[in-house]
Amino acid sequence: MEEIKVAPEAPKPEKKKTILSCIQPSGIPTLGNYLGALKNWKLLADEFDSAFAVADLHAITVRQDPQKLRKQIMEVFALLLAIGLDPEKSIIFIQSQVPAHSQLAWILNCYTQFGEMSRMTQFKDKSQSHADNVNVGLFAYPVLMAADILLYQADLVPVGADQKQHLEIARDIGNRFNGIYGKTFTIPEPYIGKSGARVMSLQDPMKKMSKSDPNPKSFVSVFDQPETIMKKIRSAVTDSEGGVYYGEGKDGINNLMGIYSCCTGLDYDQITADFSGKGYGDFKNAVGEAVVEELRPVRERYEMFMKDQAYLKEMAAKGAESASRIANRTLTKVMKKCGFVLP
Ligand code: ATP
Ligand code: LTN
Repeated sequence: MEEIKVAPEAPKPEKKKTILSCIQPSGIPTLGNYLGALKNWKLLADEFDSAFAVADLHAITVRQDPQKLRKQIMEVFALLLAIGLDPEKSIIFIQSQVPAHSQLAWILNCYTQFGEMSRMTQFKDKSQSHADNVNVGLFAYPVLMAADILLYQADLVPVGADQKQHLEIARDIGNRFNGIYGKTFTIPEPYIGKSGARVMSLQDPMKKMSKSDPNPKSFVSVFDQPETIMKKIRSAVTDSEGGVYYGEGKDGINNLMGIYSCCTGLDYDQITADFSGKGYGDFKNAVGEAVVEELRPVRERYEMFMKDQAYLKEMAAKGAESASRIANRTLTKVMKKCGFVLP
């Protein structure tokens, strides 16, 4: 009898890992957002399957002016293209254009305990800074963030250090659901870059730099003109000791050293050696110039994209369509497991 030959199975190409991250359109993004998150997104997007979103549903946990919000959503979307993310390679979208985020968030709310949400430091901070509007959305913010992540079965979530606690909750919620219904979600790992993970306010180096800080001197915005950047860095709060080195009680200088290191790739020892015998004035000028050069290409590309709103809208629609395809697959799985009757 003739022997039947079976062709050896071709080795399966290894599946690339998936990354997902989002940024809120709650103001003009800062140097902190850029060094802590966006810059890493671009590096990781070249290596992984990736999705990035403008988290506009998260932004309304704090009262927003509708006209301003509309503008900021498109500005942040343009920024994602300006940092070099390529809509042909990454899924770039606006969160509210993919209804599955709200749908899964509701379901996950029912698998999240009141007690665990009450421990979130961001909730505690924001309910103090927005004491007149401590709404349920602000409380449930991390559940929506968990939905964002779990919908895409993300392996890795690149964020700044301030989001670590939210990432842990997303893992807890995912694990809990998997524990009840069997493997449904990939459990994500945080990806927190070594440098730039926590850029501090220029006016109060004990506080993180934040785009919603009422004092514009406390942050450099990614769209600031070079003169403005130089002025803000020159007026950064430092100590009176005078030496450029990383040390205890030198929070202002430590912060500037972190920023300078991120922009130039120099490590702290090299920076200290380069500035030995020089004062804070020289160092601040160097930091300012490095930041200007770091942000220049981003600002120039941003200005170009903002001139073509029709293109931005088209790219957002395309992104939402691709995102929906993946998100709906997960949502359907979840709904079946919970016992909903699907149409
Ligand atoms: P808001 O001030 O409105 O709360 P935000 O600027 O803190 O906003 P998001 O837009 O929600 O933050 O964050 C986008 C990304 O930027 C997140 O990954 C966050 O961790 C990171 N990020 C925010 N601030 C900093 C900072 N000061 N240093 C490093 N990373 C940061
Ligand atoms: N809460 C986040 C923004 C955000 C996010 C996400 C980050 C919303 N959804 C999903 C990573 C993954 C913040 O950075 N403040």
